Amino acid sequence: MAELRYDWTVEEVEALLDLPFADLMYRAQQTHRESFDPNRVQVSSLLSIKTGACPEDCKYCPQSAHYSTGLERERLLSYEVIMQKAREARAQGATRFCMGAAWRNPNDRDMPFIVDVIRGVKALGMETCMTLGMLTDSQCAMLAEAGLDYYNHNLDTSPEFYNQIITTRTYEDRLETIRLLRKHHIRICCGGILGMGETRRDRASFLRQLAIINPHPESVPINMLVKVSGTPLEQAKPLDGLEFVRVVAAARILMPKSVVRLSAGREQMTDELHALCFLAGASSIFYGTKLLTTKNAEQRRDDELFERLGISATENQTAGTDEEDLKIIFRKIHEGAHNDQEEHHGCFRLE
Ligand code: SAM
Ligand code: DTB
Ligand code: SF4
Repeated sequence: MAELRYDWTVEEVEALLDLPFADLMYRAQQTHRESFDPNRVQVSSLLSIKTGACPEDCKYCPQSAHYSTGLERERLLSYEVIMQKAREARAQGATRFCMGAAWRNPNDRDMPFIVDVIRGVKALGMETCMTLGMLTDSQCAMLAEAGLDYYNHNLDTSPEFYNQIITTRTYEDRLETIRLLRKHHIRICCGGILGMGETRRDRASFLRQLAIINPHPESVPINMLVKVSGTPLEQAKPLDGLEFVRVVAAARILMPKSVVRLSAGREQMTDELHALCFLAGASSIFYGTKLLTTKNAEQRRDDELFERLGISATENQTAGTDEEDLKIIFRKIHEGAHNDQEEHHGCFRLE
Protein backbone atom coordinates (compact mmCIF):
# COMPACT_ATOMS: atom_id res chain seq x y z
CA MET A 1 0.00 0.00 0.00
CA ALA A 2 1.39 3.43 -0.96
CA GLU A 3 2.66 5.27 2.08
CA LEU A 4 1.03 8.60 2.96
CA ARG A 5 3.89 11.08 3.12
CA TYR A 6 3.89 14.77 3.93
CA ASP A 7 7.61 15.46 3.68
CA TRP A 8 8.21 15.50 -0.07
CA THR A 9 10.99 17.72 -1.35
CA VAL A 10 10.80 19.65 -4.62
CA GLU A 11 13.72 17.56 -5.91
CA GLU A 12 11.85 14.33 -5.24
CA VAL A 13 8.76 15.60 -7.01
CA GLU A 14 10.81 16.84 -9.94
CA ALA A 15 12.47 13.42 -10.15
CA LEU A 16 8.99 11.88 -10.44
CA LEU A 17 8.08 14.29 -13.27
CA ASP A 18 11.38 13.44 -14.97
CA LEU A 19 10.74 9.68 -15.02
CA PRO A 20 10.37 7.96 -18.38
CA PHE A 21 6.67 8.28 -19.24
CA ALA A 22 5.95 4.54 -19.03
CA ASP A 23 7.56 4.24 -15.59
CA LEU A 24 5.66 7.24 -14.25
CA MET A 25 2.37 5.87 -15.59
CA TYR A 26 3.05 2.43 -14.15
CA ARG A 27 3.66 3.85 -10.68
CA ALA A 28 0.60 6.09 -10.92
CA GLN A 29 -1.60 3.19 -11.95
CA GLN A 30 -0.35 0.96 -9.16
CA THR A 31 -1.16 3.67 -6.62
CA HIS A 32 -4.50 4.43 -8.24
CA ARG A 33 -5.71 0.84 -8.17
CA GLU A 34 -4.91 0.48 -4.47
CA SER A 35 -7.65 2.92 -3.52
CA PHE A 36 -9.84 3.50 -6.58
CA ASP A 37 -11.82 1.61 -9.14
CA PRO A 38 -10.09 2.67 -12.38
CA ASN A 39 -13.31 2.25 -14.34
CA ARG A 40 -15.31 4.77 -12.38
CA VAL A 41 -15.22 8.52 -12.62
CA GLN A 42 -17.11 10.84 -10.28
CA VAL A 43 -19.03 13.63 -11.94
CA SER A 44 -19.44 17.13 -10.49
CA SER A 45 -21.36 20.06 -11.90
CA LEU A 46 -20.40 23.72 -11.64
CA LEU A 47 -22.49 26.86 -11.33
CA SER A 48 -21.33 30.46 -11.08
CA ILE A 49 -23.68 31.95 -8.48
CA LYS A 50 -22.11 35.42 -8.74
CA THR A 51 -20.29 36.33 -11.92
CA GLY A 52 -17.65 38.92 -12.84
CA ALA A 53 -16.41 42.25 -11.44
CA CYS A 54 -13.99 40.52 -9.10
CA PRO A 55 -11.50 42.89 -7.40
CA GLU A 56 -8.64 40.35 -7.64
CA ASP A 57 -6.14 40.44 -10.51
CA CYS A 58 -5.62 36.70 -11.24
CA LYS A 59 -4.05 36.88 -14.72
CA TYR A 60 -5.88 33.81 -16.00
CA CYS A 61 -9.35 34.81 -14.92
CA PRO A 62 -12.12 36.13 -17.16
CA GLN A 63 -13.96 37.39 -14.06
CA SER A 64 -11.34 39.85 -12.87
CA ALA A 65 -12.44 43.50 -13.03
CA HIS A 66 -8.85 44.36 -14.00
CA TYR A 67 -9.30 42.99 -17.55
CA SER A 68 -11.79 43.62 -20.35
CA THR A 69 -13.02 40.19 -21.33
CA GLY A 70 -16.53 41.21 -22.38
CA LEU A 71 -18.03 39.06 -19.64
CA GLU A 72 -21.38 40.30 -18.44
CA ARG A 73 -21.39 40.76 -14.68
CA GLU A 74 -24.24 39.19 -12.74
CA ARG A 75 -25.54 39.70 -9.24
CA LEU A 76 -25.82 36.82 -6.79
CA LEU A 77 -28.37 34.40 -8.26
CA SER A 78 -31.65 33.83 -6.42
CA TYR A 79 -32.26 30.78 -4.24
CA GLU A 80 -34.86 29.44 -6.70
CA VAL A 81 -32.54 29.71 -9.71
CA ILE A 82 -29.72 27.93 -7.87
CA MET A 83 -32.05 25.09 -6.77
CA GLN A 84 -33.37 24.72 -10.31
CA LYS A 85 -29.81 24.44 -11.69
CA ALA A 86 -28.93 21.91 -8.99
CA ARG A 87 -31.99 19.80 -9.86
CA GLU A 88 -30.98 19.89 -13.54
CA ALA A 89 -27.41 18.83 -12.68
CA ARG A 90 -28.75 15.97 -10.55
CA ALA A 91 -31.01 14.83 -13.39
CA GLN A 92 -27.93 14.67 -15.63
CA GLY A 93 -26.06 12.44 -13.20
CA ALA A 94 -23.94 14.89 -11.18
CA THR A 95 -23.45 13.79 -7.58
CA ARG A 96 -21.79 16.98 -6.42
CA PHE A 97 -22.88 20.55 -7.04
CA CYS A 98 -20.05 23.11 -6.94
CA MET A 99 -20.94 26.76 -6.64
CA GLY A 100 -18.47 29.55 -7.33
CA ALA A 101 -18.55 33.29 -6.68
CA ALA A 102 -16.26 35.94 -8.15
CA TRP A 103 -15.43 37.34 -4.75
CA ARG A 104 -12.15 38.11 -3.02
CA ASN A 105 -14.00 36.86 0.05
CA PRO A 106 -17.67 36.56 1.02
CA ASN A 107 -19.29 39.45 2.82
CA ASP A 108 -20.70 38.50 6.24
CA ARG A 109 -24.12 39.76 5.18
CA ASP A 110 -24.23 37.16 2.37
CA MET A 111 -23.47 34.23 4.67
CA PRO A 112 -27.05 33.45 5.82
CA PHE A 113 -28.05 33.13 2.13
CA ILE A 114 -25.05 30.86 1.42
CA VAL A 115 -26.05 28.69 4.39
CA ASP A 116 -29.62 28.38 3.07
CA VAL A 117 -28.28 27.38 -0.35
CA ILE A 118 -26.04 24.67 1.13
CA ARG A 119 -28.98 23.25 3.11
CA GLY A 120 -31.24 23.39 0.05
CA VAL A 121 -28.80 21.59 -2.27
CA LYS A 122 -28.03 18.95 0.34
CA ALA A 123 -31.76 18.35 0.74
CA LEU A 124 -31.77 17.37 -2.96
CA GLY A 125 -29.42 14.53 -2.04
CA MET A 126 -26.31 16.06 -3.60
CA GLU A 127 -22.91 16.79 -2.12
CA THR A 128 -22.13 20.49 -1.90
CA CYS A 129 -18.96 22.39 -2.75
CA MET A 130 -18.44 26.15 -2.59
CA THR A 131 -15.64 28.37 -3.83
CA LEU A 132 -16.10 31.91 -2.56
CA GLY A 133 -12.55 33.14 -2.00
CA MET A 134 -10.80 33.73 1.33
CA LEU A 135 -12.72 32.94 4.51
CA THR A 136 -12.67 34.09 8.11
CA ASP A 137 -12.86 31.78 11.09
CA SER A 138 -16.52 32.60 11.75
CA GLN A 139 -17.46 32.13 8.08
CA CYS A 140 -15.83 28.68 8.14
CA ALA A 141 -17.83 27.88 11.28
CA MET A 142 -21.08 28.83 9.49
CA LEU A 143 -20.23 26.71 6.44
CA ALA A 144 -19.35 23.74 8.65
CA GLU A 145 -22.55 24.12 10.64
CA ALA A 146 -24.56 24.18 7.41
CA GLY A 147 -22.97 20.85 6.46
CA LEU A 148 -20.88 22.02 3.48
CA ASP A 149 -19.12 18.93 2.11
CA TYR A 150 -16.17 20.56 0.29
CA TYR A 151 -14.61 23.98 -0.11
CA ASN A 152 -12.53 24.70 -3.21
CA HIS A 153 -9.61 27.01 -2.66
CA ASN A 154 -6.69 26.60 -5.05
CA LEU A 155 -3.00 27.32 -4.57
CA ASP A 156 -2.99 27.72 -8.36
CA THR A 157 0.79 27.44 -8.90
CA SER A 158 4.16 27.30 -7.14
CA PRO A 159 5.04 29.86 -4.44
CA GLU A 160 7.95 30.97 -6.67
CA PHE A 161 5.80 31.68 -9.76
CA TYR A 162 2.73 32.92 -7.89
CA ASN A 163 3.63 36.64 -7.87
CA GLN A 164 3.70 36.68 -11.66
CA ILE A 165 0.07 35.54 -11.70
CA ILE A 166 -1.66 37.25 -8.77
CA THR A 167 -0.64 40.32 -6.81
CA THR A 168 -3.79 41.19 -4.88
CA ARG A 169 -3.51 38.35 -2.35
CA THR A 170 -0.60 36.26 -1.18
CA TYR A 171 0.18 32.56 -1.21
CA GLU A 172 0.15 32.77 2.55
CA ASP A 173 -3.43 34.17 2.45
CA ARG A 174 -4.46 31.04 0.56
CA LEU A 175 -2.73 28.73 2.99
CA GLU A 176 -4.41 30.49 5.89
CA THR A 177 -7.88 29.82 4.44
CA ILE A 178 -6.90 26.17 4.01
CA ARG A 179 -5.83 25.98 7.66
CA LEU A 180 -9.14 27.48 8.77
CA LEU A 181 -11.08 24.96 6.66
CA ARG A 182 -9.14 22.12 8.27
CA LYS A 183 -9.79 23.56 11.72
CA HIS A 184 -13.52 23.43 10.99
CA HIS A 185 -13.38 19.91 9.51
CA ILE A 186 -14.50 20.98 6.04
CA ARG A 187 -13.12 18.76 3.30
CA ILE A 188 -10.69 20.57 1.04
CA CYS A 189 -10.63 20.75 -2.74
CA CYS A 190 -7.30 22.34 -3.61
CA GLY A 191 -5.30 22.32 -6.82
CA GLY A 192 -4.20 24.68 -9.54
CA ILE A 193 -3.69 25.58 -13.17
CA LEU A 194 -1.06 24.37 -15.64
CA GLY A 195 0.04 26.09 -18.83
CA MET A 196 0.48 29.61 -17.44
CA GLY A 197 4.14 29.79 -18.51
CA GLU A 198 5.50 28.03 -15.44
CA THR A 199 8.52 25.72 -15.62
CA ARG A 200 8.61 22.02 -14.75
CA ARG A 201 10.37 23.02 -11.53
CA ASP A 202 7.36 25.26 -10.74
CA ARG A 203 5.01 22.37 -11.40
CA ALA A 204 7.07 20.23 -9.03
CA SER A 205 7.05 22.94 -6.38
CA PHE A 206 3.29 23.45 -6.77
CA LEU A 207 2.63 19.70 -6.39
CA ARG A 208 4.91 19.57 -3.39
CA GLN A 209 2.94 22.37 -1.70
CA LEU A 210 -0.22 20.28 -2.09
CA ALA A 211 1.52 17.11 -0.92
CA ILE A 212 2.79 18.64 2.34
CA ILE A 213 -0.72 19.60 3.42
CA ASN A 214 -1.44 17.15 6.21
CA PRO A 215 -3.88 15.53 5.73
CA HIS A 216 -3.79 15.84 1.95
CA PRO A 217 -6.64 17.76 0.27
CA GLU A 218 -9.45 15.26 -0.27
CA SER A 219 -9.87 16.55 -3.79
CA VAL A 220 -7.22 17.93 -6.16
CA PRO A 221 -8.45 19.79 -9.26
CA ILE A 222 -5.86 20.05 -12.03
CA ASN A 223 -6.91 22.71 -14.54
CA MET A 224 -5.38 23.34 -17.94
CA LEU A 225 -5.42 27.10 -18.53
CA VAL A 226 -8.46 28.20 -20.55
CA LYS A 227 -7.09 31.13 -22.54
CA VAL A 228 -9.66 33.88 -22.47
CA SER A 229 -9.25 36.94 -24.72
CA GLY A 230 -8.67 40.09 -22.76
CA THR A 231 -6.82 38.31 -19.95
CA PRO A 232 -3.02 38.78 -19.73
CA LEU A 233 -2.57 35.04 -20.35
CA GLU A 234 -4.57 34.89 -23.58
CA GLN A 235 -1.35 34.31 -25.55
CA ALA A 236 0.28 31.85 -23.14
CA LYS A 237 2.31 29.15 -24.87
CA PRO A 238 0.31 25.91 -24.99
CA LEU A 239 1.48 23.22 -22.57
CA ASP A 240 2.40 19.84 -24.03
CA GLY A 241 -0.48 17.46 -23.29
CA LEU A 242 1.94 14.75 -22.14
CA GLU A 243 3.36 17.16 -19.55
CA PHE A 244 -0.19 17.67 -18.27
CA VAL A 245 -0.58 13.88 -17.96
CA ARG A 246 2.73 13.70 -16.06
CA VAL A 247 1.41 16.19 -13.50
CA VAL A 248 -1.82 14.20 -13.06
CA ALA A 249 0.25 11.03 -12.56
CA ALA A 250 2.57 12.71 -10.06
CA ALA A 251 -0.41 14.12 -8.12
CA ARG A 252 -1.83 10.60 -7.96
CA ILE A 253 1.45 9.19 -6.58
CA LEU A 254 2.02 12.02 -4.09
CA MET A 255 -1.52 12.03 -2.69
CA PRO A 256 -2.55 8.38 -3.02
CA LYS A 257 -6.01 8.71 -1.47
CA SER A 258 -7.05 12.07 -2.88
CA VAL A 259 -9.47 12.32 -5.77
CA VAL A 260 -7.63 13.97 -8.67
CA ARG A 261 -10.05 15.95 -10.81
CA LEU A 262 -9.50 16.66 -14.49
CA SER A 263 -10.97 20.18 -14.37
CA ALA A 264 -10.92 23.17 -16.72
CA GLY A 265 -9.48 22.92 -20.22
CA ARG A 266 -11.07 19.64 -21.30
CA GLU A 267 -12.86 21.23 -24.25
CA GLN A 268 -9.50 21.63 -26.00
CA MET A 269 -8.23 18.16 -25.05
CA THR A 270 -8.48 15.21 -27.41
CA ASP A 271 -10.25 12.00 -26.39
CA GLU A 272 -6.86 10.30 -26.29
CA LEU A 273 -5.51 12.90 -23.86
CA HIS A 274 -8.57 12.38 -21.66
CA ALA A 275 -7.92 8.64 -21.71
CA LEU A 276 -4.29 9.15 -20.67
CA CYS A 277 -5.39 11.39 -17.79
CA PHE A 278 -7.79 8.69 -16.56
CA LEU A 279 -5.00 6.11 -16.87
CA ALA A 280 -2.72 8.44 -14.90
CA GLY A 281 -5.23 8.47 -12.03
CA ALA A 282 -7.77 11.22 -12.65
CA SER A 283 -11.09 9.97 -11.33
CA SER A 284 -13.38 12.96 -11.42
CA ILE A 285 -14.47 15.55 -13.97
CA PHE A 286 -16.69 18.59 -14.24
CA TYR A 287 -19.64 17.62 -16.39
CA GLY A 288 -22.10 19.99 -18.08
CA THR A 289 -22.12 22.58 -20.83
CA LYS A 290 -20.42 25.29 -18.79
CA LEU A 291 -17.62 25.57 -16.24
CA LEU A 292 -18.07 28.87 -14.37
CA THR A 293 -18.06 31.28 -17.31
CA THR A 294 -16.34 29.32 -20.11
CA LYS A 295 -17.44 26.33 -22.19
CA ASN A 296 -16.91 22.83 -20.92
CA ALA A 297 -16.54 19.67 -23.03
CA GLU A 298 -19.87 18.66 -24.61
CA GLN A 299 -21.87 16.27 -22.42
CA ARG A 300 -22.59 13.97 -25.35
CA ARG A 301 -18.91 13.72 -26.06
CA ASP A 302 -18.20 12.81 -22.40
CA ASP A 303 -20.96 10.18 -22.45
CA GLU A 304 -19.57 8.65 -25.62
CA LEU A 305 -16.02 8.70 -24.29
CA PHE A 306 -17.08 6.99 -21.04
CA GLU A 307 -18.83 4.36 -23.15
CA ARG A 308 -15.78 3.82 -25.36
CA LEU A 309 -13.50 3.53 -22.32
CA GLY A 310 -15.88 1.34 -20.31
CA ILE A 311 -16.06 3.98 -17.58
CA SER A 312 -19.15 4.50 -15.48
CA ALA A 313 -20.07 7.74 -13.77
CA THR A 314 -20.15 6.68 -10.17
CA GLU A 315 -22.19 7.90 -7.20
CA ASN A 316 -19.34 7.94 -4.75
CA GLN A 317 -15.66 7.35 -5.10
CA THR A 318 -14.31 4.32 -3.29
CA ALA A 319 -11.63 6.26 -1.48
CA GLY A 320 -10.47 9.69 -0.40
CA THR A 321 -10.19 10.51 3.27
CA ASP A 322 -13.35 8.96 4.66
CA GLU A 323 -15.39 10.29 7.56
CA GLU A 324 -13.71 8.03 10.13
CA ASP A 325 -10.16 8.86 8.94
CA LEU A 326 -10.99 12.55 9.14
CA LYS A 327 -12.34 12.27 12.69
CA ILE A 328 -9.20 10.45 13.83
CA ILE A 329 -6.90 12.97 12.16
CA PHE A 330 -8.75 15.95 13.61
CA ARG A 331 -8.89 14.42 17.07
CA LYS A 332 -5.12 13.91 16.97
CA ILE A 333 -4.50 17.46 15.83
CA HIS A 334 -6.86 19.11 18.26
CA GLU A 335 -6.33 16.96 21.35
CA GLY A 336 -2.62 17.72 21.28
CA ALA A 337 -1.05 14.55 19.91
CA HIS A 338 2.55 15.56 19.79
CA ASN A 339 3.67 15.92 16.25
CA ASP A 340 5.21 18.80 14.42
CA GLN A 341 1.96 19.80 12.73
CA GLU A 342 1.00 21.30 16.07
CA GLU A 343 3.84 23.70 16.11
CA HIS A 344 3.11 24.64 12.54
CA HIS A 345 -0.28 26.33 12.69
CA GLY A 346 -2.24 23.24 13.71
CA CYS A 347 -2.57 21.53 10.40
CA PHE A 348 0.42 21.39 8.15
CA ARG A 349 3.96 22.28 7.82
CA LEU A 350 5.15 25.41 6.11
CA GLU A 351 8.62 26.51 5.39
N1 SAM B 1 -13.05 33.71 -6.55
C1 SAM B 1 -12.78 32.50 -5.90
C2 SAM B 1 -11.31 32.17 -5.82
O1 SAM B 1 -10.55 32.60 -6.64
O2 SAM B 1 -10.94 31.41 -4.91
C3 SAM B 1 -13.52 31.31 -6.49
C4 SAM B 1 -13.71 31.19 -7.98
S1 SAM B 1 -12.24 31.00 -8.97
C5 SAM B 1 -12.88 31.25 -10.58
C6 SAM B 1 -11.88 29.26 -8.84
C7 SAM B 1 -10.69 28.72 -9.59
O3 SAM B 1 -10.97 28.64 -10.97
C8 SAM B 1 -9.41 29.51 -9.54
O4 SAM B 1 -8.68 29.30 -8.37
C9 SAM B 1 -8.64 28.96 -10.74
O5 SAM B 1 -7.81 27.89 -10.35
C10 SAM B 1 -9.76 28.45 -11.66
N2 SAM B 1 -9.77 29.21 -12.93
C11 SAM B 1 -10.23 30.47 -13.11
N3 SAM B 1 -10.05 30.87 -14.38
C12 SAM B 1 -9.46 29.85 -15.03
C13 SAM B 1 -8.99 29.67 -16.37
N4 SAM B 1 -9.08 30.62 -17.29
N5 SAM B 1 -8.44 28.48 -16.70
C14 SAM B 1 -8.32 27.51 -15.78
N6 SAM B 1 -8.73 27.62 -14.49
C15 SAM B 1 -9.28 28.78 -14.11
C1 DTB C 1 -11.34 24.55 -10.15
O1 DTB C 1 -10.18 24.24 -9.80
N1 DTB C 1 -11.73 24.67 -11.42
C2 DTB C 1 -13.13 25.08 -11.50
C3 DTB C 1 -13.57 25.00 -10.01
N2 DTB C 1 -12.33 24.76 -9.32
C4 DTB C 1 -14.32 26.09 -9.42
C5 DTB C 1 -13.31 26.41 -12.14
C6 DTB C 1 -12.72 26.49 -13.53
C7 DTB C 1 -13.04 27.83 -14.10
C8 DTB C 1 -12.61 27.97 -15.53
C9 DTB C 1 -12.86 29.33 -16.06
C10 DTB C 1 -14.30 29.74 -16.12
O2 DTB C 1 -15.17 28.97 -16.59
O3 DTB C 1 -14.60 30.87 -15.72
FE1 SF4 D 1 -11.65 36.64 -8.69
FE2 SF4 D 1 -11.43 34.03 -8.22
FE3 SF4 D 1 -11.20 35.02 -10.71
FE4 SF4 D 1 -9.26 35.48 -8.98
S1 SF4 D 1 -9.91 33.47 -9.74
S2 SF4 D 1 -10.20 37.02 -10.35
S3 SF4 D 1 -10.44 35.68 -7.07
S4 SF4 D 1 -13.01 35.05 -9.43
